[in-house]
Amino acid sequence: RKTPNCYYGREGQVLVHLFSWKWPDIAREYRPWWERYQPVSYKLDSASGSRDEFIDMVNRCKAAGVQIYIDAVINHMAGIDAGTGLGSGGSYYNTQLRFDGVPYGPDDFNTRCTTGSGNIENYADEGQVRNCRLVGLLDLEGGKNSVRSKIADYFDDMLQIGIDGYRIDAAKHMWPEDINATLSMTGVTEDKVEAFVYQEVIENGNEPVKTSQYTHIGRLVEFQYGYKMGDIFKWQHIKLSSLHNFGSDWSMMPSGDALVSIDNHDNQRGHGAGGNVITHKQPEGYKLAVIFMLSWPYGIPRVMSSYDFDQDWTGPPAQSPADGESCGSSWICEHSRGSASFIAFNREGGELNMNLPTGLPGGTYCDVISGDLLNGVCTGKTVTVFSDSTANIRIGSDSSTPVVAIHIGAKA
Ligand code: AAO
Repeated sequence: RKTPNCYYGREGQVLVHLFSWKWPDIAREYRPWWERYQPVSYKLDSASGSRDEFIDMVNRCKAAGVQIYIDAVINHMAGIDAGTGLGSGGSYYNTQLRFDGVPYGPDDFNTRCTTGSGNIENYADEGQVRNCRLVGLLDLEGGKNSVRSKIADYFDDMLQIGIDGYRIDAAKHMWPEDINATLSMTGVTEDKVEAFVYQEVIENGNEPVKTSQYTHIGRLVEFQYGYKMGDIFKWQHIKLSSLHNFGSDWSMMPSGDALVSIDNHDNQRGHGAGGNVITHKQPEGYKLAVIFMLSWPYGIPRVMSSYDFDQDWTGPPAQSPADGESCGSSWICEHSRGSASFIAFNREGGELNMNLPTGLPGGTYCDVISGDLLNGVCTGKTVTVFSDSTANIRIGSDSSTPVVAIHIGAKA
């Protein structure tokens, strides 16, 4: 009676008095964001809302001309340390390999792993990467028809609801033929077209798993893009002027295979891949990087919208921007269109000489491509923005850097 029955390893810690809190808020407060990458069923009741709310969201987005692509976790189920319990959708699971909500049983999990721990121990071994557990997450046997058909049922359910495609989480840890066979068992979207697919395969030069093994299935996230954007806009190791051939000449996959982003939910907080990326924490450079990505013809761009955090595991704020919180507090909303900068590129082969809307307030701005604003003096070209926020933009076709970039932080 004199011990607070804390979980093993957490003895002696403090209690919190949550006066008048609502149950769902308490539940949400103690959920690390990464819990959603440990599915125990394919039900749609989660911390984000109920199945009905999901369907309503898809319908309303479709009515507004917005398509929805889901993040599909199909390589694995919960972690080996998840014990036993009920998922947020109410289905029973235990890590003796029972997931009743699907249902999956012991025969549906990979038995081909050869490491002592059962986890991936060496990324240089292709078999381990595909057959063993990624950070202890129970690895489904994607070679089996029973598993493929259950994932295909999940996809079909989602297509029926009206989604348009999938990010395949941890695709690197699945055999490409398993992904392909599973997708081939699914239907088509409501509009009678094949679903859009982009796979998460973090290619590392020293490892045997390559993105090129997956290009016949669908697109891939080109992680090099975000790293290079970090080099350019965060560390300034690479000059903007050298970007004239930015694309597959820069050891990236062909544009038609790629989906690109500046950062993502993992590398934003040091999970997954490298600390080189630029995030909302460096807003000036980040905005330029996003503008570059949106205007440069390479891959399909994906912009980020996320929340601030202090600890790596911190979950989202209890309130969303729509019901009380606003962007700029805990929610960052990097996707918001700003009026802080303007960039123009000319790759058409002729001279660009046009009055263009910049979205910026009137004034004289320093072009940060040809120079910089040093002690109030612009060392490069200047651009005059008129009171109606248009500006005459001239970029010669023979210029080695056919780009003009101005922003409110460099007003001459
Ligand atoms: C949590 C706990 C774990 C616990 C586990 C099970 O954190 O301690 O063992 O539960 O109880 C997310 C979180 C995980 C979390 C998991 C489940 O990030 O921390 O685990 O949910 O709740 C690899 C994969 C890649 C994966 C990435 C995180 O290849 O697929 O790790 N990303 C996705 C999601 C992610 C999610 C999962 C997958 C799981 O986006 O949010 O996990 O569903 C190298 C390898 C990469 C490897 C990274 C990290 O990367 O090449 O394949 O990614 O290491 O292990 C340079 C190199 C790059 C290298 C990188 C980092 O950039 O170029 O190759 O450095 O060293």
